[in-house]
Amino acid sequence: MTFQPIKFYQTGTFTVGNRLLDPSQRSVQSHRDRSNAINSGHRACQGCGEALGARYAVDAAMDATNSQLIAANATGCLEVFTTPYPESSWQLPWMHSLFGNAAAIGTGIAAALKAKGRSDVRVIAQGGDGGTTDIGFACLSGMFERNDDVLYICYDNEAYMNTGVQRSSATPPAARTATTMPVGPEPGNAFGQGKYVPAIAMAHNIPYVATASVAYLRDLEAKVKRAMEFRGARYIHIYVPCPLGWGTASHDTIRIARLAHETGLFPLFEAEYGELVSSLPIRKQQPVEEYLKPQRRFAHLFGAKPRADLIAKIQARADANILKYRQLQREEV
Ligand SMILES: Cc1ncc(C[n+]2csc(CCOP(=O)(O)OP(=O)(O)O)c2C)c(N)n1
Ligand code: SF4
Repeated sequence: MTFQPIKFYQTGTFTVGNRLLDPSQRSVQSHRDRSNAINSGHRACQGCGEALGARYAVDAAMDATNSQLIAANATGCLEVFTTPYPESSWQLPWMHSLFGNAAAIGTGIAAALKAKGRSDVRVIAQGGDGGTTDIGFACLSGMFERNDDVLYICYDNEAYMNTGVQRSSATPPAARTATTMPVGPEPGNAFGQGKYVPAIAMAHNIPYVATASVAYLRDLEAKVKRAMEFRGARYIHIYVPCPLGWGTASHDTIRIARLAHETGLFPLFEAEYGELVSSLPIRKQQPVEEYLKPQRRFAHLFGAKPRADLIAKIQARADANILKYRQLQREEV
């Protein structure tokens, strides 16, 4: 009988359980005593990337802080599916904020803890891409600029999902949303608009910035733990597919997230004090069509008259990301 050799990624940095690894190297989720920061019974859609990303991120932050953690949460899907009054899925002190002021609430909690001399208790603030890149942006930039001792986590599903899939400034070009219709010469969301908050966070020279993805949960956990080693303002931007808003199969969440990285459309990296310090390399670069085709929000690019011109523009964006964020080589300097 022949046996298949164990491939490196079954025990390497890309996997979650890692029961083949030494216990000291295993992931947070492989521990029996993990915190389960977001309990089962919440109301997220099947296959929700945001629920998965938040659970891993907050569990990792709990692990890193010996469960001495307080969270502020912007309104959005994550809040609504976890806290329908009078219920809550959260297993940590958790504070509701407005749509736009989660960063300011985090700052306030950190200031109160400082006044009380409680340096052992740490703070995270979190929100969707709308709450982060649009309405919450001023509070977030202020938090960065003052270097407040808060880790801000953005769960990026590339639109305002909670209110019915409206465009945000993180919605990618050509994507159909309820407010960017798939009609006209340039259907879907416009090219050349929007903003990339990880780069803007780096421009504030804060101690730590990272991008992460639910396709690489072990990498995500490691980045949250690394973030908690710093004091001051930190930012993690997590890619979280939304089956409802993107028109993808609920079982495809991880595949889509992996393709976002492997095409170069969502680069994965870390930066410290404004400088890139590591990148997660793409194993085999995929053409952007592989990523776009399974998503109904891009279906108009593949209709009776396929839009090769727009697909080429998206490919150019992916190629530029790969170069800029050094996605074809492992980089640790
Ligand atoms: C000032 C204000 N405007 C609008 C709303 C309604 N609202 C609540 S959540 C939300 C969208 C949230 O989108 P996002 O931050 O991207 O999070 P997601 O639901 O996609 O996770 C909106 C528009 C609000 N609560 N407050
Ligand atoms: S709409 Fe999207 S982000 Fe919201 S719960 Fe459903 S899958 Fe998750």
